[in-house]
Amino acid sequence: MVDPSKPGWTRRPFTPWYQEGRSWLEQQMEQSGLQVSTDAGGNLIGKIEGSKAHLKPIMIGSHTDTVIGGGRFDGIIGVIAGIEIARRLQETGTTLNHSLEIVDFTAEEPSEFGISTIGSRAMVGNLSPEMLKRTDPTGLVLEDGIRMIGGNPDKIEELARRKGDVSLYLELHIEQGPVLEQNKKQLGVVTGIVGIHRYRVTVEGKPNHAGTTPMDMRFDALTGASELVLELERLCKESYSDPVVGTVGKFINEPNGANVIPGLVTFELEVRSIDSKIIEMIMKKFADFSNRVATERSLCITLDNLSKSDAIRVLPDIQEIVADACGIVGESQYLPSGAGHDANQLATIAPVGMIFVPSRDGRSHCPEEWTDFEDVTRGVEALARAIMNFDHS
Ligand code: HGY
Ligand code: MN
Ligand code: MN
Ligand code: MN
Repeated sequence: MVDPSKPGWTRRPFTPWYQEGRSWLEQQMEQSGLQVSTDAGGNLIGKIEGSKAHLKPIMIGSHTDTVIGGGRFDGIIGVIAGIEIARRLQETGTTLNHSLEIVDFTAEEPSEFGISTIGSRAMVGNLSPEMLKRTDPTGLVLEDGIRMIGGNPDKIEELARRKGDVSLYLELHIEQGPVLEQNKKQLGVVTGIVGIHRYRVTVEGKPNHAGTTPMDMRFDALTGASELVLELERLCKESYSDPVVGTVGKFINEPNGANVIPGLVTFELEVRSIDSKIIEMIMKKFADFSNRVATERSLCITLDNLSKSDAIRVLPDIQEIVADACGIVGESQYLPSGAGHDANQLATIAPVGMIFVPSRDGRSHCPEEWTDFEDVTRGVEALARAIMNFDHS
């Protein structure tokens, strides 16, 4: 269930491969005794009722969409883990006090609409009407994409979950980095998750003939954009009280002809840190630098904010529940998440926790992404124990 025309494992939201994967998930959920539904944001939800109806559900979730050229573990192991836990409860005839919801969140990865964590944003009321009206390069409007997978965008605001509607959200995820493997640990107790601020930068100059235009008469959008890209790297390499990363991953040069001075460059940047104030400070410095380059090179440079997710710290008592469960199952350590997750959005309405399993060579968002199956199994075991610990607490 992946796009054969793309490298690696590619399952972009709203595509036929994504919908094929969703149908398979639905079957797996039904066979595991879950009542299946799709919410207003298009999130696929499997539910098992608990014995104490007054308790709000425990939620396990992640995502099954991938980046372009992605791997086989990012996101999907968190959804499959939830279904496996549901299957075990069914097999052993166990009923939890809390109801249990297993969620495949719509479009967690940065999408062609310029937004990530679309489904979890919708679930917590953080997907604005402006965002719903955004279109991708094929002209698909986000709200129509959500309808394609069974969502009801007109009801997102009304049906959003509010603070207190979920007792606990837990996510099992691959680490997507090198720390667990380097430290020979089998499980990660996540202490916090970075905030991510994403911007689209447009640099407009004047296309012209590369042979007849003297160097001092050019308005070259690409050389101007290059100064900005290097400045972002320089700013993010400075030292701060918490780690920072900054990336330009998407870059379009037009008209992109060998003998044409570039007239228009559009690129997307993101800055991440566990401290959102550091991100804001870096973006202020970057905007000031952009203004200077615009003046010096007579270019028109615009910065448009695409999305902001807030950094979160996992509550100590949730860390303890997760650490106790991990400690029984294997060698674990505490670590922050440099990747963003649906947990960033759920943290706005509920206590959240995450468990990591190791990524071979720290690789992710590429076909080489790999986690040994016994590590995945260990992660499911730890997640199951954390759920039971919380359910009985
Ligand atoms: O980009 C991320 O941090 C995550 O993999 N969505
Ligand atoms: Mn990812
Ligand atoms: Mn992910
Ligand atoms: Mn995630």
